[in-house]
Amino acid sequence: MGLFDRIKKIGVFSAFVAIDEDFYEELEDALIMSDMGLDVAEEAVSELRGRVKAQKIKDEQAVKECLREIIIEMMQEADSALALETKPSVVLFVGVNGVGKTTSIGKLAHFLQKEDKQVLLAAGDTFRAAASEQLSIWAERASVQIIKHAEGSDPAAVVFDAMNAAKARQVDVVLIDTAGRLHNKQNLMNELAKIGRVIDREGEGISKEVLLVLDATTGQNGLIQAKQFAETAGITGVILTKLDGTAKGGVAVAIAKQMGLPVKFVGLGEGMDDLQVFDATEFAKALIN
Ligand SMILES: Nc1nc2c(ncn2[C@@H]2O[C@H](COP(=O)(O)OP(=O)(O)O)[C@@H](O)[C@H]2O)c(=O)[nH]1
Ligand SMILES: [Mg+2]
Repeated sequence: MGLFDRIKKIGVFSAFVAIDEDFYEELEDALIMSDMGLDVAEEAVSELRGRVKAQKIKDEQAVKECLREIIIEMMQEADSALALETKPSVVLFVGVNGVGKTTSIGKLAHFLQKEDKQVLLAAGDTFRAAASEQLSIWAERASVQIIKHAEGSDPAAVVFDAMNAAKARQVDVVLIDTAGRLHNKQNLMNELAKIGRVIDREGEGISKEVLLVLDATTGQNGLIQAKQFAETAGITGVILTKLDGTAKGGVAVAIAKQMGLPVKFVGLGEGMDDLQVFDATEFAKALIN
């Protein structure tokens, strides 16, 4: 099975007749439907028109290949590797409620554990007791350690403890969960900023990734959220979740192109193994087929 078999194709090629005006119109509609966004969809089609003409492309296979190349180029920011050079390194997960932060941490813990990394989870979502319980279940499943405090306690204190435990216990990677919902947006942003300061103070000079988790099914809304978090949290990459069985895969292109943020992982289900390193070439192949 291919990496992105569960992503829906854009569909226009099933009724392909010729490279004419109708084709370009249908293609643009299909790209917009896939949540690529109007601007990016228009740009892709206009680029395709130019190349079809210049390269005298006539057949379906060649036009597909050309469109895939355009998509891959649009996503060229996408260096999917995590920068985890120091011991410990930190990955902070941010994003609104319900997008899949806690689940993605569980999956990434399992992924890193399989690479023989010592992983420590930090239950920085202290807003609800259920949040740290959910993370504990993942810690058990993935056989990794966890630091958690009582409901309502200061998330920055959890992060402080986790950073110090990581240094004392020779941990390779600390994965930090955060709340996606607080009393208001400003509260959440202040809390994330405070967590960021604790990481920097307790882990001077260490590798830090800040991954924004976005739900692919919310499509273009995800981009609006991304902009809000990008302003305060210093995002280094994106995890795009719930790409399983969604027709909205094009949002990955919109994120990479419009935000200049690399998509690092994609979530393709609720299970432990349903996290994949993002690969733009594989992705373009699955989308345009
Ligand atoms: N189908 C699918 N469901 C997911 C994926 N990632 C998370 N979920 C589900 O989305 C819901 C919210 O996830 P959760 O991790 O609690 O979100 P959080 O509030 O951001 O921490 C849960 O029911 C997860 O099982 C994914 O990649 N695919
Ligand atoms: Mg959560």
